[in-house]
Amino acid sequence: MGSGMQSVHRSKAKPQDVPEFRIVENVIGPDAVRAYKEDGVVCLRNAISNDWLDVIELGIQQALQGASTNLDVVRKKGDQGQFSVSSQAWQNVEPFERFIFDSPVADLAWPFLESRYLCLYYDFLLIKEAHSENAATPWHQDHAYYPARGRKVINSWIALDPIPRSTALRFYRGSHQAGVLYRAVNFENQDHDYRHVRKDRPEVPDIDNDKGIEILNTAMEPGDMLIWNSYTLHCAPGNNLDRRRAAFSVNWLGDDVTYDEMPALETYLDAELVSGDRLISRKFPLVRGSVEA
Ligand SMILES: O=C(O)CCC(=O)C(=O)O
Repeated sequence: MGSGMQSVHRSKAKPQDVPEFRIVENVIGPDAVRAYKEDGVVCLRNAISNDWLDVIELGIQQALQGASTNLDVVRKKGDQGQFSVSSQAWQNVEPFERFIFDSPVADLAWPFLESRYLCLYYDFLLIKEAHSENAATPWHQDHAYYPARGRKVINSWIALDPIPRSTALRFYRGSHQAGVLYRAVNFENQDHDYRHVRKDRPEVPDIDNDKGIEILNTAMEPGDMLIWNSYTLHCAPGNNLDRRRAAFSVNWLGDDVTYDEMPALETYLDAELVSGDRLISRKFPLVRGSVEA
């Protein structure tokens, strides 16, 4: 990501709460899955224990010290704090790998996919340091960037710091349901096309100025985890706090997802796959379940 100025995301509609569920003994109930299907996002309170958060922090130290080969650190124009993102780091950052494969995160995510199996797509680290107000994330769908077909793709996004509503993610309620894939947005500068833009797709609508749209958001504590569908439109403001606002997310694939070759970031590409292949490979490994019916 580069240093283009971002607009501040303030929809005219007052946000409602993301449906929330308190996690006890790593059990996901049918209510949580129902709410995810309806709204496209849920918040699982107390999902990840402090011990596992410590493992993620260890991974962050290693990633920032050079272990992540795909790390981008920028300071947006006018900001005091830096904005860092890293993806697909688990192959080089052992604590991230340990968290993904050994913690309860996979078991918490799997029920939402209603899939025979769960496959790892990629991990994503996002750190907005204190006063990185311009490090806003524009409205987008994660799936718009993926060379992938299918609807069973989710993001499990773990808060590593307290996140008040003022810096929290915002979701366009139910926007996953129509199955429309919008044009990928250029995070560095919204006035310019994304480098792999697909003009055959419609532009993301003007959500902030549409009073009819219901926006969901919620404050989060460390260890709370959002689950959202890859078609759900979402955005986030920059960080106006005097402290870090960080998250670690793991993105997962289910049994309806196939590879769909198109220009995309290296994170999502795999030379071992061709269009139509089931999206499983050494890069995108099976984590739970079985491919056999
Ligand atoms: O927290 C943010 O700023 C945005 C995160 C996001 O949009 C994502 O991980 O897809």
